[in-house]
Amino acid sequence: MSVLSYIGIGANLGDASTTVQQAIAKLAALPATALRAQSSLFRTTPIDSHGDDYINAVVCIATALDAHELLLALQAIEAEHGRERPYINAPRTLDLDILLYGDHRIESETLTVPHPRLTQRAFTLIPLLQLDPFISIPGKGSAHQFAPGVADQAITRIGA
Ligand code: PH2
Ligand code: MG
Ligand code: MG
Repeated sequence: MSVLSYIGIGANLGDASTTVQQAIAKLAALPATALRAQSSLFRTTPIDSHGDDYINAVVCIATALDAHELLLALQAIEAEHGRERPYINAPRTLDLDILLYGDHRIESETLTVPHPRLTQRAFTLIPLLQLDPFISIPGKGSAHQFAPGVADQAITRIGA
């Protein structure tokens, strides 16, 4: 049984666009996982963070990994890209977050799904809505109702 999961991708250290594209290829190559869709890449102003603009994207995967297996797989990809965590929200070479995992609601020591800040941040909400304008967020309802609330956050689509 596979589940549709939406993964948020962000980077603002090094060649962020290339890193995001490489990360998408690595997500597509995960075991028991298929890439279903990828958003455009977006250039976004750091929110509660600093440094260069971020490159952000969201992908949809179908995966038979359970949510915690998926989390470990994402952390392994982050580590391959030299991810360091000197302090909270530090600039990063690569951040991979599980935004949604089917209609599951998960609260464990290591994982909260849906991602708690998904609807407050243009850099996750806008690419997610590009993939599915009608998507609904477990416990919160239609994602599109939150779009006006992020309208003041700078986000620019890059390329297609
Ligand atoms: N990620 C954060 C904090 N702030 N800002 C932007 N623009 N993009 C991000 O991916 C991002 C952020 C924590 O994960
Ligand atoms: Mg994050
Ligand atoms: Mg993260």
